[in-house]
Amino acid sequence: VKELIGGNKRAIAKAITIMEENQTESREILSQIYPYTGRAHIIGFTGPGGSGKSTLIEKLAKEFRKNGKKVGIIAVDPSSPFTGGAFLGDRIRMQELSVDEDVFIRSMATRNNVGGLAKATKNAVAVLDASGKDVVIVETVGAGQSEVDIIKVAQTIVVVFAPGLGDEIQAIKAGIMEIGDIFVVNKADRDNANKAVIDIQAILELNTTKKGWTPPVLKTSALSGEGVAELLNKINEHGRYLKTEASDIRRKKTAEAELIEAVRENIAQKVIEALKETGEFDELVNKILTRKVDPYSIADEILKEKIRRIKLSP
Ligand SMILES: Nc1nc2c(ncn2[C@@H]2O[C@H](COP(=O)(O)OP(=O)(O)OP(=O)(O)O)[C@@H](O)[C@H]2O)c(=O)[nH]1
Ligand SMILES: [Mg+2]
Repeated sequence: VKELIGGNKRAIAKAITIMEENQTESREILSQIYPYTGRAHIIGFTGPGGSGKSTLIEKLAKEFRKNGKKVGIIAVDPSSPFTGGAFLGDRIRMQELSVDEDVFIRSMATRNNVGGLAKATKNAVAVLDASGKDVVIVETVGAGQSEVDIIKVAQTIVVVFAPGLGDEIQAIKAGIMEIGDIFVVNKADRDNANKAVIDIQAILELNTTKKGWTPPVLKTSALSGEGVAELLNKINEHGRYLKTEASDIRRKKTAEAELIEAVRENIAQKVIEALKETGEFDELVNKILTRKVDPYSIADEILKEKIRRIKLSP
């Protein structure tokens, strides 16, 4: 933990592996690093497969480095069918970045994850945050296509499209338009980029729920680096916005949700373990199997009768 907080790459890598493989140890690490978290700006990149997220992230990371910022990058689920093996290419492109002491790049895949990909990702972000990274960038494929709900992980969400209306229509269905703080039409070197910008703006105008921050629509060409500096400026602007009073409510809501999730998980787990130990769990399952009692009534029964016997504190 000490080395991790000092930014040591090997310590960071090891901690993230633990987050994927060992729940007990990861809790221990998380509680120790918690005081060092909450400093990094967590940026989520999402959007249709192949829109250029990885290429854009690479260029953006280099831009952040020019400004002296330390960068962490997590690519979630690179083995998904949507990435179609692009990750090998990503790795080659990312190589230049990865030799930099102050850049840490990691991919997270569904395999070997004891607590689920979403949790492992959130914890990996916490590790990078605690390691002193100024920005942590998380790449996922479009809403609903990844196990990881980017809105639960990132503070600023960048939605990346490429020209071509097909993608846009799909994305509206997937609810991607509601979660974006910044929209990007990448591959602006292609001719129908302006049309895509207009289409996105038209959709955003219908969406009046966002108050206090109007999501901008930018054009980039990740290959040439065009528009990347502007994207960085917008990301920083949104970061500053998040520190204003208006976003206090949002931060409180996040803290609330985190507590609710932790309580739910912790207590439910203890109760279930205790019931399994006495064999009662199986009995209850059988009651459901034989359709004698429904699961909610059983949960009530546990609360009313059984919970008193269960020792909740260690
Ligand atoms: N013409 C053009 N091609 C680009 C641009 N940005 C990326 N590409 C190309 O588009 C392809 C996909 O880029 P990636 O960065 O892998 O896209 P991605 O969104 O990360 O893809 P997934 O991770 O598979 O969802 C690659 O062949 C890139 O070289 C751009 O600005 N212009
Ligand atoms: Mg990618």
